[in-house]
Amino acid sequence: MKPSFEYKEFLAELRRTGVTVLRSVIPADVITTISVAVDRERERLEQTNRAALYKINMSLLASPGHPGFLCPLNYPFCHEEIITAPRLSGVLAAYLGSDFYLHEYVVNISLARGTTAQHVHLDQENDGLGTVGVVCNFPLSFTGPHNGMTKMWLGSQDSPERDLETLNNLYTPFQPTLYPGDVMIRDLGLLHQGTPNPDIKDRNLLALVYKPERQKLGDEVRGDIPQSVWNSWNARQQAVMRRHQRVEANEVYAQPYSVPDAM
Ligand SMILES: O=C(O)CCC(=O)C(=O)O
Repeated sequence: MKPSFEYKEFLAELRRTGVTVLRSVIPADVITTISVAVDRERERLEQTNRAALYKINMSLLASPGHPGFLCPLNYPFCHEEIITAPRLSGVLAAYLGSDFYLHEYVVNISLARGTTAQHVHLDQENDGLGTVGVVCNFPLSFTGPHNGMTKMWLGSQDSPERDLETLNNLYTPFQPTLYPGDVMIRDLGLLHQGTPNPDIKDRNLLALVYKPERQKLGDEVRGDIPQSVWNSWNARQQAVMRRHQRVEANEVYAQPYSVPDAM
């Protein structure tokens, strides 16, 4: 897909700084429905697998205030308004190639009255051939510095630097304000950090990781799609979600998100 003029501005920003924000991409009712489903799935995990939900990886992220889980690949999570949102898909196709695919679909929680930040980290290093992917963050409520929105350092893609003072000198720190319906696209190589959430409410951020076709990480794609749900999708949505396994079961549920012990 040839990028239109509108995409080019966002594309240029994403390439230069490692992050860009598209405003009002997802209808409010879709976000509300997903938000209710996130709360329901979290409650289910708290009842069935609480230890895994709140297990903290101390070597990598080291923040008890930032749990997360894999969302089930059904409705409303995989609503077509999210997976095939036209403006978002346009930027993703231009950045990753039109045959990009969904790799991971999680919710990142920043717990209310949080006091801990994540280590500064990147999600995956780029490999010399270009980007290895992006994460698309969809806030489920208004978010910004007041409730622990993620902090990033603009232009810090693949930097080995981790010292906060040096990072603040070398790169511009960025902690955006996002509204439900907005989406932030961040290169996986950009340095970032989950920050404490001083608010009285938890902050939920969907994180959908998309990868270019050349990054075939088949074994690492987790989560099943009920065949009946798959059958209801249009060809574009099926193409984007092609790497996940399809199963006969009609119901699928959230799973604990376990990150590797060292990186
Ligand atoms: O929850 C956040 O603000 C950031 C989470 C994140 O980016 C991560 O866990 O890698």
